This record gives sequence, C-alpha cells and structure tokens, in this order.
Amino acid sequence: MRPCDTLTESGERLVLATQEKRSHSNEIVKERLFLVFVNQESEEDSYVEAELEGLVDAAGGEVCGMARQRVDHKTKATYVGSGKAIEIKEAVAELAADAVVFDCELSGIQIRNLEEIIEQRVIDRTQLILDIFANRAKTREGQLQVELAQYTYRLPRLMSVYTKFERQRGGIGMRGPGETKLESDRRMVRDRIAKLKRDIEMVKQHRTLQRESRRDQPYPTVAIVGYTSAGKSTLMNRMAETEVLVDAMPFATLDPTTRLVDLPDGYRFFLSDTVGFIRNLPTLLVAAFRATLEELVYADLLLHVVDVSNPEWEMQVEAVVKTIDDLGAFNVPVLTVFNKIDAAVDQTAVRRMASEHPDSVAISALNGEGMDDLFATIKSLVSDRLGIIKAIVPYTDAQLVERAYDYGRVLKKEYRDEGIYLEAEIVAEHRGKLEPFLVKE
Ligand SMILES: Nc1nc2c(ncn2[C@@H]2O[C@H](COP(=O)(O)OP(=O)(O)OP(=O)(O)O)[C@@H](O)[C@H]2O)c(=O)[nH]1
Ligand SMILES: [Mg+2]
Repeated sequence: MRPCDTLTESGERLVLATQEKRSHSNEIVKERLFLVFVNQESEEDSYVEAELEGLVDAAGGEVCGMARQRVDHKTKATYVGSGKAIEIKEAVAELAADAVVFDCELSGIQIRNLEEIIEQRVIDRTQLILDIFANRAKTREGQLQVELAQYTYRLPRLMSVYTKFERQRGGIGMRGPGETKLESDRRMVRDRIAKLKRDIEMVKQHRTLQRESRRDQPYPTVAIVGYTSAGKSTLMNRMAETEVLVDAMPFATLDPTTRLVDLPDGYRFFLSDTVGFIRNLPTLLVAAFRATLEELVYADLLLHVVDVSNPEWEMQVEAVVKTIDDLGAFNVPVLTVFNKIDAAVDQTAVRRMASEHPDSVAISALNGEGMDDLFATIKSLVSDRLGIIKAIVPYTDAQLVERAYDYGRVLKKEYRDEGIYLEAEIVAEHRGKLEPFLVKE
C-alpha cells in the first residue's frame, strides 16, 4: 500500500507518477499500467520485461498489457513513431489502462505528444524509478536527494507542459509584458533546486564528519555494492547481524546502514550496505545521490555482489562497473562476490569461475555457504591495502604526516629532534611517498 502523493521537505505535495485509486468499497485498487518496450536486441526481451515488471510492482502498479517497438532511430516527436503511438492508444483504450510506461527516457515534448495521441498519462522509466525512490526514502538525506532528482527531472519538462496552455492563454488581453506562469514556475523550481542543493551540502558536511570520526577508529571500511536485488542486504544481515529489509522487489534498500563487524580472530571492519544500481540508472538520480554514494569512493574495499542465478548477470556486472566508475571510485579495490550459488543453474561453473577469476569468491548469502572464504579474502585484501610503517619525517615534510591521517590510521606520532616519528597503518599509495624516511629495523 502506498500514499498517492508524498509530502516534501518544504511541505509541498509532489504528485507521484503512479497514483493510488480506491474502489467503491474504498479498497485500494492497483493502477493498471500498459508497458512499452523499445530495446533493439530480441535476446534481451525476457530480461527487460521482467525488470520493468519488477519496477512497476515496486511502484505499486499492475501490468495490464504491453507493446514493443524495436527503435533503431527514435523520432523526436514521439520516440516510437506516430503509427505505433496510435496502436498503443487503441490497446490502452481496450484494456482500460490508467497509464502507459515507456522503458526509456522521454523528453518533455515526447511526453506531451504521446499523451495527446494516446489520451492517457505517459510515464518514462526515469519517472517510475524516481517514484519508487520517493516512496522508499526514509531519512532526511534520502528525501532531500529524491526531491532534488524530481525537480531536476521536471525543470526542462515544464516548458513543454505549458506550451499548449500558454498558446490558449494568448490573445487579446493577454499580450504585453509581465511574467508568464511558465517563467514564474521555472523560477520557483530553480529556487527550490538551489535550496535543496544547499541543504544537501549541509547533510554532506555531517556525513564527512561521521566518516572522519570512523577514520579515527583503526578499522577499514568495506562497502557492499551491486545490482538491485543481488542480495546485498542479505549479505549485510549475515555478516553484521543487522536486520536490514530484504525483499525480492527492486530498490528495497535506499538509505545506507553501517556496522562494525567482528571476525573471530579479533579483526574488525566497518561494513556498509547501500542502494542498488540498475541498468540505465538515471544520471540525475546518481547526481542527486552523490553525497550518499560518495561513501564508496572513501571505502578501503568494495564487495561487488553479483546474482549468478540471474541469466543476465554479466550485463548487470557491466552496469555496476560503469556506475562505480561514474562515481569516481575506480581506485578502490573490488572483491567480486558471486552470490546465490545455491540457485545457480550450473554451480560447478560458478565455483570454477570464482577460482579462476582473481579477487572473487562464490557464496550463498541465504544459506551461508562460502562465508569463511569471504571473510578470509576480505581480511587479506584489506590488510594488504593497509600496511604498517615506521618513519622519521623531517619537519620540512610535515605535511606527509598530516596526510597520513587521510590515508589510514596514525598509531603514534612524536616530535623528536631529528624529525617527526610516525607509526601508522596506511594505504599503499601513501606508503610510497614515505619510503625515503622509513625506519629500517
Ligand atoms: N536463493 C538465494 N536467494 C537470495 C540469496 N541472497 C539473497 N537472496 C534473495 O534475493 C532477494 C533480494 O535480496 P536483498 O538482500 O533484498 O537484495 P539487495 O541487493 O539488498 O536488493 P536492493 O536493496 O533492493 O537493491 C531476496 O528475495 C533474497 O531472499 C542467495 O544467496 N540465494
Ligand atoms: Mg538491499
């Protein structure tokens, strides 16, 4: 069950892309959505269909029918071409659909034209994903980020929404100077975007402080990343004994959780679970969630969870690697965790792949298989990255000592006559810079 609209930080109501309806007996009726697929490759059909159906389900809708157009060059006016749009209109009328979802990103003009032809509400993939996020965001940070993404999505589309309206309003008595509704609306949205960015900046400062306070503690940070529904939260719960929500629906997790994990031999590390990625994750969503996702850039290790029971796992790996790169986290080492081995079609093949592929393990987060191997690998990777050094740094290079705080953990610092004595556990990159001053024992 879901509310039909949501209150934003400013107290305004943002109408969601999908809406809730009530029947005569006041029961909630799921909105009937008609889906339009535009992927070019027919091998991808079943996967893209299942994925969009999952998104519709997560948004609280119900699929009532679908159409497909292999678009090699999209048309500027309607994306799929006006002939196809008319076909969709007929199907939509016959099925009494409440809205049409296009599995792509549409421009404002395309949405307006398609709505005119189809005579029903048109939603694109970005809007659908934003809708799910709007519903799931619980923390203030999450809500601010979703609201920023929604307004950013709307700003360039305001124009086309009003063009028709403005045309109707023109004429005698409407000419002359003065601000049009469109201009004032755009100004309002721009102001709101600027305010949201400022608020997010403040939340980000808070996050930086949190991160720094974690840095003061001598434990590395390991972040779980992966495609949505890969099993990240299941793994988090198993490793950190948390109770993060696990759900087969996409985007069950939105807000990050971080916990300290204890290994039997006394070794400890911070583990974070985060929002999942998806193919064609709207860039504006990545931009809005940058403050949260930036945590990945500061992690000592990423656990990339891959659902090997999904026939399209390789495509999912590609989408995740691309998102990690877009976020600028390409320097962070990655341990690939082939998950759901219990449900894989060919378990032997997965095990072989894990043994051949460096820095990878095969596990089942559900039944615990392979967890010892995973813990041992995490430990060796993280301790490789953080090495202990002892150095005497001349006062003229004091900034290297300060940098040691950013690149690891300072165990001891003493001001001696010959220089600053430093004992620290730091990352390899910084160890190199301290090489000339190392104390050999
Ligand atoms: N068979 C099997 N199912 C698993 C395994 N790990 C997770 N699942 C199931 O996969 C679904 C998604 O799991 P989650 O842990 O919520 O996945 P997530 O990656 O956190 O997903 P989002 O937060 O939505 O991005 C749930 O139905 C889990 O029970 C596994 O090892 N084997
Ligand atoms: Mg999750």
